[in-house]
Amino acid sequence: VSTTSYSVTGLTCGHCVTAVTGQLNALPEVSGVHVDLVAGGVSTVTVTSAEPLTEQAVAAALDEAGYQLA
Ligand SMILES: [Cu+2]
Repeated sequence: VSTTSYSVTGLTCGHCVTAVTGQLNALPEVSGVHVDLVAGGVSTVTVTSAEPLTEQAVAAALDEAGYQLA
């Protein structure tokens, strides 16, 4: 199991948290997602996964939801 934190921009509210959480949880390796929301700033997204994720996979999932790695 691997846990990694990412800095993510563009989140402003609970809906953003739900969108990011949903997209990341859709990745088959992911077993848990925790978002520390900093509305309008740099939020911290902590992802627990069975295998380490590539930054590309994380960036792609965030992009699907409309957010970006800081
Ligand atoms: Cu929002």
